[in-house]
This record gives sequence, structure tokens and C-alpha cells, in this order.
Amino acid sequence: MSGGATRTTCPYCGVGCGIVARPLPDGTAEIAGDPEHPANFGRLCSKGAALGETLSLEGRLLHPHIHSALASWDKALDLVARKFSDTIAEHGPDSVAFYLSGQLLTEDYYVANKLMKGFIGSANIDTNSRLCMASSVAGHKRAFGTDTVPGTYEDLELAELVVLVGSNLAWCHPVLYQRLATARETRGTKVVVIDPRETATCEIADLHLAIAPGADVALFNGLLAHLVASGRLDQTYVAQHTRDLPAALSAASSMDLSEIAVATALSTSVIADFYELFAGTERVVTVYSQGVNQSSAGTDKVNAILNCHLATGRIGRSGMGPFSVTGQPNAMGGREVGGLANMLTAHMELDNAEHRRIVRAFWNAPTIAAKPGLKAVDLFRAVEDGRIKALWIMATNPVVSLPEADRVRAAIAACPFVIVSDVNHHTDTTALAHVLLPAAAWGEKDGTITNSERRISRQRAFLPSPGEARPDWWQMAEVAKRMGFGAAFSYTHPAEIFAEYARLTGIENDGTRDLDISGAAELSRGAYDALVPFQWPRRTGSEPKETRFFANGAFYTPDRRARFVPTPFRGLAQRRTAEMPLTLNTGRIRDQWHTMTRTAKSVRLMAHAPEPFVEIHPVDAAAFGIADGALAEIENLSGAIVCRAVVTDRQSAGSLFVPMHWTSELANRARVDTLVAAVTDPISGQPELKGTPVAIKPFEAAWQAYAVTRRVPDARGSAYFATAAASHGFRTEIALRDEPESWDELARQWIADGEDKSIELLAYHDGTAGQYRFAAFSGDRLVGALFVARGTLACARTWIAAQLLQSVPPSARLRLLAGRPGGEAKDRGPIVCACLDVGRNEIIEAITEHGAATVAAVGACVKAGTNCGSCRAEIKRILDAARIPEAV
Ligand SMILES: Nc1nc2c(c(=O)[nH]1)N[C@H]1C(S)=C(S)[C@@H](COP(=O)(O)OP(=O)(O)OC[C@H]3O[C@@H](n4cnc5c(=O)[nH]c(N)nc54)[C@H](O)[C@@H]3O)O[C@H]1N2
Ligand SMILES: Nc1nc2c(c(=O)[nH]1)N[C@H]1C(S)=C(S)[C@@H](COP(=O)(O)OP(=O)(O)OC[C@H]3O[C@@H](n4cnc5c(=O)[nH]c(N)nc54)[C@H](O)[C@@H]3O)O[C@H]1N2
Ligand code: SF4
Ligand SMILES: [Mo]
Repeated sequence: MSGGATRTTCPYCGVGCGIVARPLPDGTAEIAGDPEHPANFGRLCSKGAALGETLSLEGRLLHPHIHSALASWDKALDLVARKFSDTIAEHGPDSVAFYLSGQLLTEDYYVANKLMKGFIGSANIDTNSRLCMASSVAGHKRAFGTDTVPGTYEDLELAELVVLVGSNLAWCHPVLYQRLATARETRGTKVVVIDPRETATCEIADLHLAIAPGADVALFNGLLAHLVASGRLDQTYVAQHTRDLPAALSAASSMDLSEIAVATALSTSVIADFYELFAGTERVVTVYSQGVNQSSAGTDKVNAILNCHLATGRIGRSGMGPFSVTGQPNAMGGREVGGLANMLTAHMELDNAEHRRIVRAFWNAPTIAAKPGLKAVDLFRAVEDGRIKALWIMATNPVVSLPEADRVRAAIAACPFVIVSDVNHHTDTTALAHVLLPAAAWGEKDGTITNSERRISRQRAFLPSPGEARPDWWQMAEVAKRMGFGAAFSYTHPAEIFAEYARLTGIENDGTRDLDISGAAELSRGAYDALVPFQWPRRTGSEPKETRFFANGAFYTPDRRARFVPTPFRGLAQRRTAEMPLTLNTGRIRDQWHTMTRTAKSVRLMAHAPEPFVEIHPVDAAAFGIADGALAEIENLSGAIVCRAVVTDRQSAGSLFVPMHWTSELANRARVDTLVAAVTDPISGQPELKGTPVAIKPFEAAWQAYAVTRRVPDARGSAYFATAAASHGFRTEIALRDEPESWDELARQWIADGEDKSIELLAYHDGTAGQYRFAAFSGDRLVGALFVARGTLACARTWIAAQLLQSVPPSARLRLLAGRPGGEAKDRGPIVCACLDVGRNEIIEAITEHGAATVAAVGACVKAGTNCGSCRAEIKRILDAARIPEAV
């Protein structure tokens, strides 16, 4: 590539978009979509496009630490190896564990898995994929005999009907969503969304089934029965390539349409419409994600969907098939190398003696794990009760992302030896580490990832590693060497690891395993560096071969037939009660990635939703006294969180939605997983992250404050606190229960750097109205502002945040204290289009003053929605609201 540009892949979602990165002198990089990458053909979403803004070294972990003190790599690695060896010698191999991540590269994962299963001899290696893809893996294995996604992205474009089950594709797989939306515009593809909430994805839905949480099995069981009853079976396919349909059908037929309607909270007519649409359309793709997987019946949900595709033979042919979309960039790669407690490696099985023999011989390993290890939730239970005595956490933040998160935090805190490898110094999990190891971040590390359609692409370094940061595979290999396994871990470059892994996929395979990329086993270092994206079952980039699975059967069961799996319906594991009358649903928002350790660095990305929030239906809001924009407390026996209420009828009555993202770093009481129950699917071990009973009530805090500061204000001890990056600093929402003795003192402390007398503090008080406003200046520059109100606090937040470090002449200072722009200046309002940085008020102006009447016209006027398109649903809502005359 020219001009210092590097082709690489996005580190966020499982779409796996190709990126062209050009480093800039200031340490950031210019980021563009790679026009040649077959996942995105040049497109990027808001998060991918903002990657350049997340590369700063602020907050990075740059050196190893032991007990919070700087240490050399040698010392840290020696200590880790010694502690692991000693613990194993004393308590056996199952007394140690690795907890890893679908964000590791295939090479990192392969080395960790090899060390644990072949050299330590335990299978206590699990990952956050247990919270993410485990039910899909288990469902695939039950039906297909192997963990295979049969289709390709192109199928979404070739389908006549795309059914999205528990997937908010518009926000979570935005580029795939764009591909679907474009196909729909040109070909009239029908789209059905099955989700309790009306999500942004519903913008392109012909039919939205606002299903009751947890009821998907009932719906798909009914569909299977309908397909059979209406004569839509593909008799030949069923006869030649499957077995056990009668058993599945009998389980599926136990509920009639009216019972299904009750279970799903859908009308019989809407269900019938969906069944007929599915039955009558040949080219159907069913895309599913966490609304399916993260369930105590997740594996059954997957199989209920697979049953319908097997029954109609709609699998592995162009434009049809079940399609589990992966969440993390390398969730699929992790599954391939076997980085879960119940797998071996390269799609070989722990409980298969032949497979164990093959792998052990190939690794020349002293041992091989013979039984499954502990799955994530159980693994942390074993940490809690002392069975696990040494734990290595890598590229994941379990104190935030695991259910019963406070229990997890306590368990890790009590564990005798904890190592955390991360790119950031301060996370909720790094705070508990005895040894902290600095990892090379995206842009600095090299390796491969596999996306949702089984496409293997290179991630390439284009920046030097800062400080002493080193790749995750290197850290694992160094510890392995120090544990005495040097010969098997003498890698000097990820290319060697990839070649070894590729070779293993072909060993004694002969078509018995779907995953065979052994054509890439002889790649030279140069060829590895130049590797173009390729999709298995192709063995390398070059061979023209079918890219889908199972059109002609050939499943990976002993008789090569797929299995229909009976899926008797059961609902959510925990039901609502009088004390806990609402179901807590959790998930993602458009511009944040998981625990926000990277996306929260970008001002643009924070501007869409700068605070943790809860969405609640107007009926529930009225019943529980929750006002739109007020703070609400959500609680159950596990804990309580506080966030901002958004009252909206996009939310179904009876349930709440809270984003999974907020951490203790960014807010003082918003880790939603402290409430989420750790109830798991009995087969996959995946927790039910979207259906915990809770109660909600108004959060009584009379005083609301908004601060704009250069450093995060020291206000975490307040009743409520949530901070977000702003240009040149931070914007922070604070609530206090009681009036402080002196607002002036508090203001000086929060916004004027305490005792720094060179900072001039301007104040406005109206004690009777309960209004206090402060602006702090250094010379003529605004260095801080604080707005306080008793009750509701109204001020132009985005505009105020934009004034930080700007020069404000004395004549404009009163205007600033008023909290509203004057004259030509405008408050842009919350940012709606993150890609092109367009605020809500700018969109309203395009509508009301420039006559924009459609989403496209708004785009033509102010550009909003013209890049990735994830904000179009929101623009549509602003348009709809603007058309309704103001209520009188
Ligand atoms: N912006 C953004 N994108 C991401 C991520 C991110 O953090 N931010 N993370 C990535 C990762 S790792 C993952 S796993 C994916 C997840 O991608 P998605 O699965 O699309 O995301 P979620 O928001 O977790 O959940 C999807 C939907 O499931 C619905 N749901 C809840 N309960 C039920 C139910 O019982 N039945 C049905 N049918 N639906 C239900 C929720 O209302 C929600 O809208 O996103 C990936 N992409
Ligand atoms: N309630 C609820 N909980 C959920 C979910 C939900 O929908 N609802 N979703 C679940 C799902 S699907 C997922 S995937 C998980 C995600 O949850 P986590 O995996 O906990 O979230 P991340 O923020 O992605 O954590 C990644 C960590 O690795 C660090 N990191 C980034 N790059 C690197 C690297 O190259 N090397 C190393 N060593 N570290 C790195 C980051 O700074 C961060 O601390 O959350 C799960 N939890
Ligand atoms: S769609 Fe996913 S992979 Fe593509 S740019 Fe966005 S976050 Fe990255
Ligand atoms: Mo995920």
C-alpha cells in the first residue's frame, strides 16, 4: 500500500471490516474502510470510523506491575510462572485457570489453549465467549455435529426474507445492516425483527414481533409445526440428510396457536402472518444474536431455529440459512482454536480419545486435558470458594461484564494470585490484580481474526508498541518457557503460531472435520504478512471452492445426518413477582464497545449517550412514578444501580432496558451486571443476561449538577455521578441528596482545581430558586463550569462542554453563566450522527427551518445519517416528532 498505509481489520464487532490505517505524526491515525475487504467493501460504522481517536496513550498500561509497583518483565514473568508451577505442584492442575476473550487474536488464543490443555493438563480455560456465543456453539453441535455457521454475508443480500431474532443489527453489526438495508432497497427484501424492544433495526422491518422476553422457543416451535401442517417440508432433504424430526415435531406441537400467543405476548394474527411469510418464502435467512444466546434456554432457542431451516432444507444454499452472527472480532477464531473449557482445539473434542491422541502427539505434549474445565460462571464460583488459586485474566473485564458482578469482584479480590493483562491501567478488573501485564493494543499487534462468515483476515501493526507493552501471545509463551515448556513455546513471531495451528487443522482430518485450513500451513513469513482474507472451507486464499456448508447434507455427525432436536418450551428461569415486577433486559448501544475502555476515549462516541440510562414504557413509568429525564434506582436482592430514565414506548411494558456498558470508572452506581442473575443454560453454560426480575423507583436526590472540567471532578462520593469525555476535558452529571454547606467551596474544589488562586471563579446564586452557577477562568479561558439546580437542571449541555478551554471575553461571561448560547452561537444538542458529528438541534433546524421532510432530505441538508446510517432510525423519530403539533 502507498503512503505509509496499512491494511488491517477492525477490533470491534464480528462483522470483521477491513480498514486502511495511516499513522499521523500526533500518534493518532487516519482510518478508512478498506474498499477491497469482502466484509465491508470500504464501509465503516461510527465506532470503526472513530478508531483513530481511541489511540492516545492516556490511561494506557505501559509497564508490568507487581502489587501496584513497577516491575521488570523478567521479574513479573518469573513470578507468574513460579506461582503457577507452585500452585499446580501443591494443588493439582485444576487449581489454576485462564479467563480470556474473543478479542484476542487467533495466535494469542492458540498459545494459551496449548499451554493450559497440553502442558498444564487442565481445561480450566474459558472466555467471555461463554457470555456471548456458547449457546450457538452448543446448538450447532447438537444439530450439525460441529460448530459451523453454514452461510455467508452475501446470503443476507440474496435472501427474499431476513428474520432477525434477538439481534439489533443496526447498532451491533452496522455494516452488515447496511448491506441488508441496501439489498432491501434494491430488491425489496422482506425483513422481520423479533425483539421485545422496538430497536433502531426496526427502521427496515416489515414486521416487528415485540415478543415477550424468553419466549422465542414457543414461537419457533409453532413455526415448525406450521411448516409441517402446511406441507412446506422439504421431504427429500429431511429424508436424506436428517433424522429425529418426529421427536422434535412432537415437542414442538405441544402448544396451539392461542397458547403460543399467550406465551409470546403476540396476537395470533401477527404470529400467523409471520408463519405464512416464512413458510411461503424459499430464500430465508434467520440471523440471531444475544436475544437468543444469552438465555437460560439459549441452546434450545438455537435448535428451535435450526429445526425450521432443516425442515425446509433451507440451509447452505445461496440466500438461505440460519446465521448466528458473532459478537467480538475474533469470537469465531477462539472457537476454532478451541479456547473454551469444553473444546479441545481445531474443532476436535475433549471427550474424543482419538482427538486427544492427535493433539497430544502434534503438540508433543506431556499430558492432555481429559475432561471439560469450568465454564465462566462456574469458574468464578470456583475462584470464590477457593478451588482456583491462581487466575490469569486477559483482554476482558469480568468485574463489569459477568453476571452477579459484585460477587465476581469479591471472588477475584479474595483469590490468592491474580494476573491481569490489559491495554489500560485502570479498569474495574485491573484494580484487583497482583500482577499487571501491559498488552500491545490494536494497531500495535499482529495476527489473524475470523469473522462471522468464517473469513480469516490479518490484523496488522501500524504503530510501535508504547512503553513496554507486549503482545498477549508473547506473554503466554514466556510464562510457558519459564514453567519448563520452552521447546513447545519457542515462537518468535505470530506467523509461526498461525502456521502451526493451520497445520494442526489438517492432521488426520481427511474430511472428518469441517475446519481444515492446512493449505495455509506452509505460509512463509512474507506470505503471512501479505495474506488476503480467505474463508474456510477454502484451505487458503486461492482455491475456488464452495463457501457454504450443508446444502447437500454431509453433516459432521457419525452418520453424516443432521439432528432435529426436541425443544420443549420453558420461559425465563426467574419470573417476575410482586416485589420484583419488571424484567431487566440489557444490551448494547450504538457508539460504545462493552466496558468502554476504548470507545469512551472518543468525544464523538460519548456524545450520543453520555450517561447510563434505563428505558421504561410510559405505563410502567406512570405506575412507578418515574419521570422522563429523572434519575431512577433499579434494584433486586443482588444490588442497586442508578441511572437516567428514558420514558419511551419503544420499550415493551413490563420490562426495562439498561445498556451493559457503564463501569465504576465512569459512573458510581451503574454496573448493571451487579443486578443480573447468574442463571445459566444447562447445556451451554451461557447466563441469562437479558431477563432478571427487578424493581424500579425514583431516585430521590434533590440537587442536580452538571460540571465541565479539565480533569474528572472529585465527586464520586456523591449520591450519583457519571462522567464522559468532552473536548479538552470531561462533562459530568452529579446528584446530591442534601445541600452542601457551601456551594462555592464545592465549586472551587470540583471545577477550579481547589487551592489554585490564579483561577478566577465567577458565581451566580439564586438561593430561593435553588440555582447556583459557576464559571472558572484561567486568564480569558474557561477551565471549568458548574450548573446546579434544585429539581430539574436545564442548560445547553453540549454547548457548555464545547466552551471548555475557549477564550470567553468578559462581555460573554454572563451569557455563559446563563447556560445558553446567545447571538449566532447555537447549542447543537446531543450528538445524533456520530460519524459526521451532527447534533439533534441541527437536525431539528434542518426540518423546521429548511423544510427537510425525509431522512434523505435531512442528510442532504446537514449530512446526518449519510455515512454508516446507524442513526437513521433516530433521525426518523425526530422527523416524526417534529410533524406532530406541539401538545397544548
Ligand atoms: N455498538 C456495539 N456493537 C457491538 C458490541 C458493542 O458492545 N457495541 N458488541 C459486540 C458483541 S460482543 C456482541 S455479542 C454483539 C451483540 O449484538 P446483539 O445481540 O444484536 O446486541 P444486544 O443489544 O446485546 O441484544 C440484541 C437484542 O436482543 C433483544 N432481546 C432481549 N431478550 C430477548 C428475547 O428473549 N428474545 C428476543 N428475540 N430478543 C431479545 C434485546 O432487546 C436486544 O435489542 O454486538 C457486537 N457489536
Ligand atoms: N448484562 C450484560 N452483560 C454482558 C452482556 C450483555 O449483553 N448484558 N454481553 C456479554 C458479551 S456478549 C460480551 S462479549 C462481554 C464483553 O465483556 P468484556 O470482555 O468484559 O468487555 P471489554 O470491554 O471488551 O473488555 C476487554 C478488556 O480488554 C482490554 N483490551 C483491549 N484490547 C486488548 C488487547 O489487545 N490485549 C489485552 N490483553 N487486553 C485488551 C480492554 O481494555 C478491556 O479492559 O460482556 C458480556 N456481558
Ligand atoms: S461494523 Fe463492526 S467491524 Fe465494521 S467498522 Fe463497525 S464495529 Fe468495526
Ligand atoms: Mo459478545
